[in-house]
Amino acid sequence: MPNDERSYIMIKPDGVQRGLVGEIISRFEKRGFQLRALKIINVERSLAETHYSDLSSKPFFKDLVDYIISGPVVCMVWEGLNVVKIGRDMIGATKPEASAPGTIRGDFAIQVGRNVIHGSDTVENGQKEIALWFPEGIVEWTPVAKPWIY
Ligand code: RTP
Repeated sequence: MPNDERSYIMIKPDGVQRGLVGEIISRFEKRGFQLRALKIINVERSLAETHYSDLSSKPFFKDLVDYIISGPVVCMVWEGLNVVKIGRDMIGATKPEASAPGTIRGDFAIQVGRNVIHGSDTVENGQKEIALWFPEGIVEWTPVAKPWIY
């Protein structure tokens, strides 16, 4: 079912420290997406390096990994029709100076190195990231709200 698409969404340490967790969860819920998994963890350096391995040759890679392991993050799986694309649109551009007002980064971030949130960029990467960040698996349940959204 297309409305079973899933994305890995992570509130980065700055978002957690600044008390933006509720705001971010609320935006995804109000849009009509369903929260499928949620946890708060301290990230091992090796996990952060694996998650961002595509960027390992970038000059900012070490700073990026240091940032991700600098405090707890909130790991989430969100589900719904086009959640990967719509989630990225809700998050906004990577660089906050390019993020439109109304997006999460456009409303809450100033600097690319502190841009509050991660969202999967493709459905395939979403599946890989969910497996990477939730190796224990996630609880499956049947949301009753779906007929009111679709
Ligand atoms: P994310 O993976 O965190 O959702 O971010 P993204 O797709 O919007 O951007 P990506 O190019 O994958 O970059 C990953 C994260 O690296 C940091 N970054 N720093 N100093 C810099 O120029 C720079 N460029 C990127 C950001 O935290 C970005 O979200």
